[in-house]
Amino acid sequence: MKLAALIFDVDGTLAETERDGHRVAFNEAFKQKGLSWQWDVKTYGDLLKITGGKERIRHYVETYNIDKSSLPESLDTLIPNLHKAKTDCFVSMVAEGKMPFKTGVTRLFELAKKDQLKLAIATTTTLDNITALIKANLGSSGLNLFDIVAAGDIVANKKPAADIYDYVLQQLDLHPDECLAFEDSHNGLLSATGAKLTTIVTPSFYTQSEDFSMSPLVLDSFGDEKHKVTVLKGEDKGKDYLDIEWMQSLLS
Ligand code: XBP
Ligand code: MG
Repeated sequence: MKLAALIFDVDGTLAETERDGHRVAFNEAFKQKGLSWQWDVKTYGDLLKITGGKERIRHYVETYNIDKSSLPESLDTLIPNLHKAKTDCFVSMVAEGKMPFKTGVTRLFELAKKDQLKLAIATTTTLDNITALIKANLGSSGLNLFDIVAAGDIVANKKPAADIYDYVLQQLDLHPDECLAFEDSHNGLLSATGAKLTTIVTPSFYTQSEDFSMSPLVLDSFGDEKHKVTVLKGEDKGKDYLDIEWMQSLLS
């Protein structure tokens, strides 16, 4: 089938946001609420198996021996309050330019648009985070590049469930055979392949050693003029960067 759309994950795929972004923002929110919780780099890596920030906080409270009687408010009130503070903090960090796009992301968007491909976002993270990230990296008109931005609580089940990709395909009115997904994690790959999407993986800081056997192509980045792409799994076409012809070759 002819390639018609590219669907992107956000965290770890468009930018390296987890260790020095989301993690730091969670810790700042805990401090603001007078909590002594601190998610160090290792702990946060373990917690990342729970997708979604609100779900991650709940999992932490329920499985890390936290004394619930010491909480400043009920858990059901505390979680959304903490998460709002965390989102505000993350958005400020992004606006300060602390979360640049990974190598080749902007070039890939440009190539896609030149070829009249549709662009979409399918992510677990909160819409405000994406809006800020795209604005900081592509300017205030950056969001116009995307036909669909699907985020966070818009679907009932977050990744690794396929819901978010199924939703995007439905909105685009396209068949999975006409699209490619881009992910950085095993959970994301499960979600995209669950929606029958061929998925290119670019691993991120926390996902380097995860299982990507379901992906036909794993790259260190999308590559650009300055950084030639390295193929970690799949056919090496000898190209400097991921281009339309290479992506098309992955579709049957
Ligand atoms: C990444 C996530 C998110 C972020 C935090 O998902 O699991 O939960 O860590 O975002 P993806 P929120 O790679 O699919 O973007 O706190 O806004 O939930
Ligand atoms: Mg991701």
